[in-house]
Amino acid sequence: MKKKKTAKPRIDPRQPRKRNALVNRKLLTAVIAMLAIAGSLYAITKSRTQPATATETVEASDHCDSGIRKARAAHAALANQPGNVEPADASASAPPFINSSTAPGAAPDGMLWIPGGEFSMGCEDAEMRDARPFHRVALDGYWMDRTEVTNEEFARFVKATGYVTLAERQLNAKDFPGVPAGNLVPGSAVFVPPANAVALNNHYNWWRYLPGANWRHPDGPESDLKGKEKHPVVHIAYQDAEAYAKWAGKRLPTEAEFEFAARGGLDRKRFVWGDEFKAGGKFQANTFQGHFPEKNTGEDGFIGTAPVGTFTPNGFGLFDMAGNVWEWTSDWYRPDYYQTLAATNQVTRNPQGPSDSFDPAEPGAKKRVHKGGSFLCTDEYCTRYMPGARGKGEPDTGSNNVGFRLVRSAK
Ligand SMILES: [Ca+2]
Repeated sequence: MKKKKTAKPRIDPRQPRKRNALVNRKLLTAVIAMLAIAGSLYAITKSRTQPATATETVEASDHCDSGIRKARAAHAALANQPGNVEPADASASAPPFINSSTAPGAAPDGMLWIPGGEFSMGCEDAEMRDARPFHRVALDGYWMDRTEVTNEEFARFVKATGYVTLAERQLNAKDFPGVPAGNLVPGSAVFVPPANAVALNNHYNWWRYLPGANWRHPDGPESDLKGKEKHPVVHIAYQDAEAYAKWAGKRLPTEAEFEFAARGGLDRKRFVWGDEFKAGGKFQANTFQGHFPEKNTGEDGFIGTAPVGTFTPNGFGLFDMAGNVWEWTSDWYRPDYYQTLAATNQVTRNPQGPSDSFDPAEPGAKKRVHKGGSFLCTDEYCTRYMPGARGKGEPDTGSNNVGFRLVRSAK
């Protein structure tokens, strides 16, 4: 865990200074994981040295789309000018191809056969530079969980193995030199809405490191899983997901496998269900309505996570491939990866992600790609629940809107 400086403590200021330092460092790490939802790394960097003010506006950057309307307009403009694409995108205009191969045997419990094929991956949104350009990818078929891994499923894993998640473990003193052992309190990042509207360029306004928050206590130590048995498990670090996968005989999907599956056979659509946000006048995913971050109206029925499978499945029959919780993929994150693939002018077969991770906004922090967005994605702030969009997070960091689902290779 990299040491980072932060300008303003967000935890109880009555606590000793060093404790604040610890919590802030952990919080910052957690907040970094939220960048995909919360937006601009530039903004977060800026927020370390400049206290936010109500007059500050959201910084547009490659880390967050500023809104569906703008993205929709860009998409419409492209549709009207089919030749207006970057040269490297030329082959991306081909329609997707879905393999006709049948499933290699009976479906494992809770999984669907994704036949693989060829598709155009990424997006063309000007403000999602790390997800540009469209590039051609071919995939072999694979099995995929129909839903995100639920609390009751994760509980079965824990009962069988005795596994303890990262958020439940005592923090290692060597990662926090100078901090008294008694202050090394396990916990995780929880979205805590402020009482009033706040500047959107300071994630500390709504992300808090809560001691005692973990998968068993998703909203903090006083919360529990009663009634949330079928909600997606959260506060899952990458290695937690890997441990579950090993136990289940599965693996995390690559970013390409997630996106191919999320698109459900559709061609470069804005959403996993098509181009219209509220298709048929009905919410298609668990996202955020109201005014971000202080007022969540829950118009789609859910303020936080929703039971998996609540919303209409996509073209492949998969649930919650957009919204509800972010999902880990096995790819390392680099913002230039798509450009590298597109520059080959070839179809990339079964991409596994770059061999290393680099985020220019957080040099030294290695990150894995998140996909799918969460219940905090909003038209007003960040719309990275769209299938071509990307999120990212440090592997040791979970939060109450990051979970996972798994795949299994055909052989
Ligand atoms: Ca919602």
